[in-house]
Order: sequence, then structure tokens, then C-alpha cells
Amino acid sequence: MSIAREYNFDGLVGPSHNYAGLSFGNVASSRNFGSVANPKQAALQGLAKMRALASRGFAQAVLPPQLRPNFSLLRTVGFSGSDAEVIARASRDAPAILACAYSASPMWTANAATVSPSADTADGRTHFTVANLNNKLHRSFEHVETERALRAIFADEKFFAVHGALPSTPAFGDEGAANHTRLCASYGMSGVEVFAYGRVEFEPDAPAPRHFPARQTLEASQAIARRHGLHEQRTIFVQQDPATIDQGVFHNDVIAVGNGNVLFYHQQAFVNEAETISALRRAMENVGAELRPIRVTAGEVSVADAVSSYLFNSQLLYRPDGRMVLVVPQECRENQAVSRYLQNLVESEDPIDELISFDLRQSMRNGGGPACLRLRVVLNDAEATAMHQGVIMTEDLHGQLVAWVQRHYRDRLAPEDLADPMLAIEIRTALDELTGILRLPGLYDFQR
Ligand code: SUG
Repeated sequence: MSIAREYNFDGLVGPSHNYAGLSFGNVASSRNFGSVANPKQAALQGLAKMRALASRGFAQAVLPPQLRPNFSLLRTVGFSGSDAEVIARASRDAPAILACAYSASPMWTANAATVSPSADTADGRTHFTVANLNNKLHRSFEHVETERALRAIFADEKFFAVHGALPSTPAFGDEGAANHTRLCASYGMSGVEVFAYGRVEFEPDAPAPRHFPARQTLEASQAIARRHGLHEQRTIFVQQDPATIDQGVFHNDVIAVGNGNVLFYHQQAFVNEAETISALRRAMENVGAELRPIRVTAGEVSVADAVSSYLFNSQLLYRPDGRMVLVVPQECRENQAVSRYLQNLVESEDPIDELISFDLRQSMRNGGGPACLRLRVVLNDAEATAMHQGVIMTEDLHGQLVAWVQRHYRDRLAPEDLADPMLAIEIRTALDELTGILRLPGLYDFQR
């Protein structure tokens, strides 16, 4: 057994952050369609969270934004000419597609990949499967640059295996770690990997939501478990309650979060709650641990309140004393039922003793809370040393990134601003400089 820590890789919000209403099924995205975004504030809010957690001693790193707009998408769907002409034509004929090409959605790195720590995998390496995100056009091409970034950061094949995205077809709908939780007795020991799926492609009679899409399939989750070489007795597939997806729970991390032996979840999170919890209990026994469920009832917090406050889209982190901190969005303090619930929770015997809240309003308005903004990667000492060090959050890196944001980001971005050809040039200039700061040369196509 080796000592291992959980690194949180937060997505640095890109300069094109905007509200384009692109995510049917994500109520915040639909509600805020067309409002004016503030990319500078969005990036600074994210950086403030990273800094605060790093300064508390939590292992924190950053993943870079992606190049936008995606000219290759725009050209593939028939817009031609110079870059400026492509933008002008797309903005005139298909503004929604231009918005897709411009989306800053890679900020939500919980959807970047599914990660299995080396203690769980057959070959003893840390495995990553990049998510295909094929349910939404604006997210369906993220995997190309995500794979490149992960390969650059986790380049050492002795320790890491980065798998490309699964085939981009509805049967393999995959949204990454947002539908995956790992429970364990301690990070360095074998854990139980819990995959939550929304529907089953090849079982047409299985329950499925009626109104909103189920973005993750059982087939995709099973494929990932096979690729990663997970042990059957320590791998569990659970189904999200379709009625809850229909209330706006588009990812499982909107309704449940796990850490260590604790599963913090809403009673309406899963199909067959009792069976799901007993299956988890049994699997935990296989790794010598006792499951500690913290169950929130609908009477305490309704699904609607969970969706609007993002109570479960929180980060559950171990403090050095072994107790836990819950990192919540500020909206949890503003919602009466949720804030009352949280007050009781920290005063109870349950292992969550402390709350930290952040203003992440810019991201929240697109349905992205603290947990969406981070990808968890458990690493032992040797693995942590083997990964690229330029992305680890320090005071110095934080200072450099804040100054970079201040130099390059706009503080106002309305949908019509995407037609401005200068925006594409500004983004390219900013990202070119960013690769110097993160020491990731050649990350973007235009640098190759
Ligand atoms: O995929 N929103 C993202 C939010 C992702 C949240 N991630 C997790 N729950 N882990 C999504 O729906 C909105 C973009 C827009 O409408 O402009 C968006 O893509």
C-alpha cells in the first residue's frame, strides 16, 4: 500500500464563456440563455476556489481551456473563406452553431474523463477514459483537446494510460467522472468504483427519462470498466432515477457525491434506492470498508431545491484530521431549506464537520457548480512526481494566472459578441501565452 492523495484538477474558464442555452435538460443553461456573461469574473471566481483550497493544503491542479472557436467544426458544416468570413457567415446563418463552436464548456472538467486510480486497475497504472460527451454538439468535440492535454500532463506510460473517447454514438453516451464515484477505506487501497448511468441502449424496456435526455449509458460505463481493468467485485453499476433526470438532474453529481467511505446522496438519486445501497455496502465489504451513507430525504431538501442550490454538486474533501469538509456553491447558503439542512449536518454526528462556500455564480448560471469544475485524480507519491508539474496550483501560479486573465479577458460577452472577429484573435493570443505559463508548449493546433 502506498500513500496517495486526491488531486483536484479544476478547469480554467476560457475567454469565450457565454450563455448560449445549449444544454437541453440542464435547467440553468436554458434559463440563462442569452444573458450577458462576464468571462473575466468567471475565470477569477474559479481561480479563487483553486487558490483557497490549495492554501488549505488540498492537492490542487489546473486544466487549460480549449481553443475557440472550433474552426474545424464550422468549416466541416460548410462555412468557408477566411476565419473572419467563416465567423460572419456562421453568425448570420447559424448563430447556435457558432455558439457551439465558441462554448467554454471544457471548464467543467468533471466531464473531461473517467479516472481509475492505480490501486483499482489490473495493470497497476492510473487509467483515464476521455469522455465523448456526444449528447450535446457543443461538448462533442471537447475530447480531442482533452485527450491531448491529458497525454501531455500524464505522459509517462509507466504510470498512466490515457484512452481516447468511446465511439461517438448514442449507445456509448459518456459524460466522464460526473457519473462516477470512487468509495474506499483509504485512497491508496483498492476501492469500489461506482458508475451511474441514465439509460440502457440495448434494453429498450429499461426505465429511461421521458422528457430530458439521459446522457450516460450502461454500455459506456461497462466499456470503461473493461478498459481500465477494474475488478468485477469492486465495480458497481447503478441507475439514476429517470424521474429525477426529468427534474433537471442531468448528471449524477447533481444529486450525489462520494468520498472515502461516505456517500452523500438524495433519496431520489437512484432507481431502487434500497437495493443500490445494499449492493454498495457489499462491495465495500470486499475492500474491507464500511459504507457510511448520508441520506437526504425529499422532506429535508426537495429535488427542485437540490437542482437550484447544487447542494450535491459539492466537493467532499478529507481534512488532515480525517473529518470532512463540504465545498458548496454560495447558492446553498441562500436557499432556506438547504442552508437549514447544512447547519444541522455539520452539527450532527456525521463526518462532515465544516462548510466552505464559494461564489461561482458565472459557472452556476450554466449549471456548473464546484464539483463540475473539477476532475479528481488520486495519485501516489511516485505518480504525483511523474506527472507534469507546471499545472500544480501554487501561490505563484495563481498570481500568474490572475494577471493573465486580467490582461486578456473581456468582462462582458453577449451572444451577439460572438460575431466579432477580434474575439477569435484575442483568444488565440491569450492561449499562446498560457502555454508558456503552464509549460505546455505546442498544446494548441495553431502552435504546431
Ligand atoms: O454539460 N453546461 C454544462 C454543465 C456541466 C456540468 N457538469 C457536471 N454536472 N459535472 C452541461 O450541461 C451550458 C452551456 C451553455 O448553455 O452555453 C453547459 O454546457
